[in-house]
Amino acid sequence: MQDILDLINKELDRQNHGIELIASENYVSKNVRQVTGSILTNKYAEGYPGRRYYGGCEFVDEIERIAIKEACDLFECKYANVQPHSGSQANAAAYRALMPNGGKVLSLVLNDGGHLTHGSPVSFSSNFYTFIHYPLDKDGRLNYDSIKEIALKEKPDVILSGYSAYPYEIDFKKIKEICDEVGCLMMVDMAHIAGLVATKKHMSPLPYADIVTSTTHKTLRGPRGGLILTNNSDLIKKINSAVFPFYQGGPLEHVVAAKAVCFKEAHTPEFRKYVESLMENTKECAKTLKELGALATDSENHLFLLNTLDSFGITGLEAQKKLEEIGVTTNKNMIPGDKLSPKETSGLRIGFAAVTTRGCSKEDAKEIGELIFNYLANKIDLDKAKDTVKKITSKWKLIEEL
Ligand code: DSN
Repeated sequence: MQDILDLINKELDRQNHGIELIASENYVSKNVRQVTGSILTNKYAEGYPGRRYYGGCEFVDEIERIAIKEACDLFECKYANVQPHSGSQANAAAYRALMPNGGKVLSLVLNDGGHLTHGSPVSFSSNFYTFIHYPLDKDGRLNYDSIKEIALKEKPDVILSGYSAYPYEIDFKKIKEICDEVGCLMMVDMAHIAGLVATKKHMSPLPYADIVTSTTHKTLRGPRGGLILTNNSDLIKKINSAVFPFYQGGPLEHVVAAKAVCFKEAHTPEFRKYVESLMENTKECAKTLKELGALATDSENHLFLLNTLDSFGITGLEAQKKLEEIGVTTNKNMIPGDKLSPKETSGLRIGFAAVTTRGCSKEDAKEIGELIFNYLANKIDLDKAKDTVKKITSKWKLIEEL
């Protein structure tokens, strides 16, 4: 046990002293942590509230009902399944509900900002379904005319939108119009932007999509897990049986309970302010890097992409490693039109969800942009860069205080 506790303490230290810029990470509240670590982990509850395969479920039934209600209230929809263990599980169940006999999906490829489960050859998705992809424009933005053109020609069963590395707003209404014209279903994976959707800082996909999937741990700032939403009474039955018993066994009721806490937290004015600040910080850092001469995208959400190859002559992998030396954590990421492999990449994905939770201000975001530029361009040395990281992070809340 002590070896594990020692390692947890080391990880706590890393989190407290570093600048966490991985766009899909966040720091949860004490309440979310407490509930995730609760005795609910002891309970088996296969099935759904009121329809379990085990006795003794009266309290977890109530908890799961609360989680479902809070998810529906937050995202203004009729039905929710709060049991998926992850976003990938949620997507697997959504595909199964939409295409019980297999089918064709039109999505964005991983290299352009899609997710592994959006048709990557190394994921289950492309093994069970046929995927075709729409390209991004040269400026890295969606081109709705080309999505429509490909959809009319290819006649997919489902058009999938919602991405892992796309820095701009998505027009779900336009995508719905294309789906209607083509006569296909619409699925949205809003995992990255769920916190923005919850606070109405991004157009909601719920009025348009047949199924919306998400994770709860990115901008939504909840426990690590998945979520599926719909307004369709027939589809929720298919979703429920796709989650359990088709893909999963017993739900993690300690995580379901923590999801309920997270949905309540996200439904507050404080959380809305957090998301506003998160978006402002992301924009400020991207702007700073651009003003200094780096090739960074703009940001209309919680993340942006930085082309490290053309800005500093180093690959995304090299840039990630170099920043890690000073406690700045990012992840290497393909940039649209990337000629390098996903193991190397030409750039980084940078997001402000985690640091904004700790209290990162707009001024800090500017300083972080300058730090990244100066360190990657070799304008400051290791010691100076480490001092700057220490100066910035010492102003922020500690992880255990959140
Ligand atoms: N791996 C996640 C991300 O970093 O975006 C998506 O699931």
